[in-house]
Amino acid sequence: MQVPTGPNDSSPAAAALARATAHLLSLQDTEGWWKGDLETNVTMDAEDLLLRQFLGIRTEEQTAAGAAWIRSQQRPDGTWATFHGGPPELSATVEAYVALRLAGDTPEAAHMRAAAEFVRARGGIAATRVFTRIWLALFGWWPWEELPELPPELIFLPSWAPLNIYDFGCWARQTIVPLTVVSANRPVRPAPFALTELHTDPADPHPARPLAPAHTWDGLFQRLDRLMHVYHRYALRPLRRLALARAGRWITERQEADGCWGGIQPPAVYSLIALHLLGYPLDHPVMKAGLASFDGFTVHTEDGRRWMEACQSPVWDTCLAAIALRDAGLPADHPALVDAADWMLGEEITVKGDWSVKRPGLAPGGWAFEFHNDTYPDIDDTAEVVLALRRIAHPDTERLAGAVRRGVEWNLGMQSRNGAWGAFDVDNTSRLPNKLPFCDFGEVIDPPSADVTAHVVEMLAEVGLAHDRRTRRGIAWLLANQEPDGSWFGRWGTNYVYGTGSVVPALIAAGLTPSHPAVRRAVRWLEDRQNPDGGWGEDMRSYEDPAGWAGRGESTASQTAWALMALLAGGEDGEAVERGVRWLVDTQLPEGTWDEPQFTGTGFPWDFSINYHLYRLVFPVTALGRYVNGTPLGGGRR
Ligand code: R01
Repeated sequence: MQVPTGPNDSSPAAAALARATAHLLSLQDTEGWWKGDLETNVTMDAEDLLLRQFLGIRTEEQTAAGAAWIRSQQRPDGTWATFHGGPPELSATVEAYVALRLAGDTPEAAHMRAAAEFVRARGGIAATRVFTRIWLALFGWWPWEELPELPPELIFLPSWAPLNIYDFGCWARQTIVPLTVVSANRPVRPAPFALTELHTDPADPHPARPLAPAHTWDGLFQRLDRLMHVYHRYALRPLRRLALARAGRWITERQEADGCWGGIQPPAVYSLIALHLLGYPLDHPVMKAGLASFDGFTVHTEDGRRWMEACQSPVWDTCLAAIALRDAGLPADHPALVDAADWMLGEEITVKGDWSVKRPGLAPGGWAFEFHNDTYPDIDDTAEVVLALRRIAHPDTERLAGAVRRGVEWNLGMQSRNGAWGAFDVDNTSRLPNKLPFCDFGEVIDPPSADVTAHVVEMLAEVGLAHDRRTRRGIAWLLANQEPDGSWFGRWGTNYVYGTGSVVPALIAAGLTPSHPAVRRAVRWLEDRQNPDGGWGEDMRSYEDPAGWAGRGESTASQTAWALMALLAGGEDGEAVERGVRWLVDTQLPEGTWDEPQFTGTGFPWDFSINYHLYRLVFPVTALGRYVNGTPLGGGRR
């Protein structure tokens, strides 16, 4: 199989690669890491103001800056979306509207009238997600009685019982435990204004919802929820006290070194509310550290607006940047790469976390996504960090080899029963959590996915385990889970282009030939979905409507790069590759990066989308590097 061009320093692609590489190098922190902003949506900014209002610490300055950001994200029709170019989203619009009212915008203002009109047309507050109505209940804008019950006694369920907290994905688990405390307390702070304008029928603000038939899952869980509402009134006081104390301990034990919880926003905000309700004063060290951690998640714009990151991605960005720079041809001992390796080695997880509930005998190892997330290392980051470290010549070879070995062992130990890998836990596949009326938003379980499994398979092949029985089981799972059209579903990136861009290089690294039928079908699918402009793009709508949107959307830099990575690994060197490379070359900005307002990252398919601001740069560097240097599986493989 012919590699595309071979080293060629004078081609336009090589020039684009050089500019992009220089730009990426310029973004490295002096400590060795990279971190692009992690952009999500205005619910983060609205909830920041609501949290501060609830705790009584909201300042004029924060409010003005947060409100300015929220206003700047409103669209001409008065609504807010949860991703660039997305459809109007009811819950986000309600939360943004309430935050702006806190900031003093009046219901009569034109932008507020337009928003409220949309909300009423779509069913009003009653039709919003549970999380939104919990925020409103905190101020008496929605009755607690009309929310699904979350009893704190949940924490007593042993890990073999259905619906115990370890049946939930770690992000949901960390959100639910504090919310059981909130739900048991049903706190109401005085509302600073009424919200009648957000009800479709103010005379009937919370219309009764008809029950589903009793023999359906929905019907069963709705009836269980009614029972729980009765239990709320008659709960055994000593048992409840014990449950609340246990939940409080569970929460404080999981506070990270920097004060946050799990490195993500929802557990942090609800944990602060819960602990406050359990009697922690605002000047308690736990509360002070928790509140201070939000400063690290705050982005200030030059014109005085502020917005909140849902999460931070330094480990992920750093391993991807290191891989990209090796693909670009930087030597293994380049100081920037040694600094990056040094920093990643310092981030290795050395303690057990929630994952050890299902794997008590497994030794710690691996990496998390964020700066401080010791309880929740993830399999995806561990695979990519190992791939990055293996490509770097760090002077302390033994230290590096030890960290790699522990990472590999940890990932092998985290393989699920079906042979594939989830993100944070083993066999986190119970369907029951999804049935709870409480769980009407996002994903609440962490089943194995093609993208994570591909990254692990690629890593295992790289460390010489391509023929290991465990790797073969991963490969078998990938082959069995290819979509009928030849693509793979992308759980943590959008969407089939991400899945396919992850799986094809992994299969080739593991020894499949480019002529393998699965690889051929994937290549054909990508070539079929190439845009007329030569790039690839895929809209978030592909999660809702795969028939209409799989592999379709405006071309973006990161998605074009993912498609190229798959085509190069699949041995392609023809017109499709040339046109894709040309798209990247032609759309590059003078400073070496690309514009990418489109969201190409996924927190939860459809419900929670992410724009990783470094994706537009690291993936094109990898794709162009592999193309220009003729290293279709990546530079620096040992
Ligand atoms: C959230 C929420 O805000 C959120 C934030 C971040 C993630 C999880 C895992 C990874 C790591 C990255 C981001 N990798 C597996 C992926 C790599 C690309 C998830 C969720 C919102 C609502 C709730 C996240 Br409820 C809980 C969390």
